[in-house]
Formats: sequence, structure tokens, C-alpha cells
Amino acid sequence: MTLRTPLHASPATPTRTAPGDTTTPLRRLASVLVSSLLLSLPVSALASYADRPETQAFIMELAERHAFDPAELDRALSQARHDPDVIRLITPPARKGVRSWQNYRSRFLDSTRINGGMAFWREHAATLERASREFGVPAEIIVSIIGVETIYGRNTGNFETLSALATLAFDYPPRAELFRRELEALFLLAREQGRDPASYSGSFAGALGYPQFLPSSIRAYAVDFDRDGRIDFDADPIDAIGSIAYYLRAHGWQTDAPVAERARLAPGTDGDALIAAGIEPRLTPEHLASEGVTALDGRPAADLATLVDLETPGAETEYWLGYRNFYVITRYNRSSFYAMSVFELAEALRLRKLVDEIRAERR
Ligand SMILES: [Ca+2]
Repeated sequence: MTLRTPLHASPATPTRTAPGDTTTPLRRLASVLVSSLLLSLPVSALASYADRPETQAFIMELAERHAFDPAELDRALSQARHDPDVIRLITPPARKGVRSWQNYRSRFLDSTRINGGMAFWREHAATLERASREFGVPAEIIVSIIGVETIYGRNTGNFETLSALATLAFDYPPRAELFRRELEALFLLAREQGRDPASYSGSFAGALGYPQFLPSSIRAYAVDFDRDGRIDFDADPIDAIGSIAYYLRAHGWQTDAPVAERARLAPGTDGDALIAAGIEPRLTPEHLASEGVTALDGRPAADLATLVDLETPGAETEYWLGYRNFYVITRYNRSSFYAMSVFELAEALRLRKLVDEIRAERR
């Protein structure tokens, strides 16, 4: 166990005695009792993260790696509070629920997201058009991601990011490594943006603003798309629109290439073996065809593909051919349910827009 380094100087620490302390032996004994009582509490019950040895080790690591002032990090982390809601929300249910594609899909393919998406598209048409032109990603995919992530900015999360990330970094061992890196990225981001690390808020998992980027993604992929000299994911979606397009581009989005299409499996096809090949599109159209997998109309797959199965209990499994762009959407959120919801919502928006345009022409 690492001992607390002397740089820590929280006035709230009960064991601390000032020089020339004049307290009576009895009071000193009380103080020792209080401090041993504190030590016997679960660490998460302690008020401040800065009081924890692993946090102090983390502070020293960051100070060394990025030339931070340890006292500044210590001050910031002494403001971070353990949030039990964060742990509750990140913890997978003890009994694994039944995965249902139709349940998942119905959360995103609803009138709120479709009508909201059309309004968002109209309002930000010029920005979406510019992002689409600059990065080669269709407007409807950008709109759809913002819709799925935050209902067009309505639902960006009310968790204090510093406390959420400290809670996950120090009190959620299964993903501590990931969230320590995000906490590190938050400190770097705050320094780069000249902001107090405690001034950010977002999802329970540390995702921020319209696009729900984690701090590390903001540092790597955020684009100042309104060119006002700073990244702003909260006030309006302009930077988010550019950043999502750039993120997808940087992860290999192929302009004008297909995302996914429904697959047909010939009777007796061993879908499971093909699905086991993974989410990256590595199966050739010839190989898929020889295994009995084609597009719905019997054509071979359009390109290298992955076979995606979308299961719903009590219903027939949907099979899809996922192409490179489908894989790229899973880089935003590593789930084929997520990527398919983004794609379907984007398609619904694209078709609605087409219909609206045709109607407008007829008038
Ligand atoms: Ca900006």
C-alpha cells in the first residue's frame, strides 16, 4: 500500500495536528479513535477522493507524465465525490436479461426521434451540409447519432463529470484502467480549455454534450466547426456536428459506400460460424455466397462484410450484412444493436426528407 505523500494537506483530515498543538491527551486519544474509525470504513464512504492512497499515486503519476502541479490535482480531486448512482448505472444486471433487438430498436425508432431529427436537420441544414461535404459522411448519419445519443441535445446528462469519472476510476475495479485514462484526459482537457475540471457535466460514464464524447475522444477528435476558437459541445451542436463527422471519417468511413443490408441465409446455413468471425467486415462476397449468405434478392454481398444477427426472443432473428461503414459506427459505441439503430434512424430520416422534398415540389 502506498503511503499518502506529504504534498496532501487537506485541512479536513482529522489526524492532522498543527505545530504547537495544545490539545489534551484525552482529545488526542479521541482524535486517534476517530481516525481509526475512518480507516475501518469502506473506502468509498470517505468524503474526499484526495484522501485515498491510490488517488495520491494517480496524482503523482499524472504530475510526472504531464507536468501537472500535484497540489492543483489534489485540490480538484478533493472536490470529487463518490456517486453511488454512477456505480448502480454502470453495473450490469446480476441476472443477464434477455437481449431483444425489437425492444432496443423501439427506444430509438420512435416519433420523438424522427420528428425531432427532421426539425434538427432543418435548423442545422447548412452546418450538416458542410460537415458532409468536408468529411464525406451523410448528414442523416450525423443527425441520427445526435438523436440516439442525446435526443438532439435534450438529454446530455446531469452528472458532474469529475465525480463520475473519479467514482469509476477508483471505485469500479472492472473498468478502473479505462476510467483512470478518461480522468487523466479530463484533467488535460480542462488545462487545454482553461476550465476548472469540476465545471463539466454529462452522462454517468463521463460522456459530454451533444455527441457524448468521452474526454479522450474530445482531445483526439473534436473539431472547432464554428471556428470560434474553442470546442463547445453544450451550447449548440455546431462543433458536435463537425466532430462526429470527423470521428467517423478518422475511423475509416467510406463516402457513398453502403452501411448494411438485409441478408438471406439459405436453409441449413451455419450462421453462427460466420457470426463468430467477428464484427470487422472480413468475409468476402464469394465466401459468404458459398456458405449460403447473400443479399435478400440473391445478389452476393456488395463488399467485404460481417454477418450480423439481431435476436428477439419469440421472433425470427434478423440477419444483416454489415459493411465497413457499419463497423465504423460500432467504433462510436461497440454494439451491433447500437449501429443498426443509428443506421435505421438515419434511413428513416433520409426517406422522410425525400418524401417532404417531393411533396414540396408538387405544391
Ligand atoms: Ca467552437
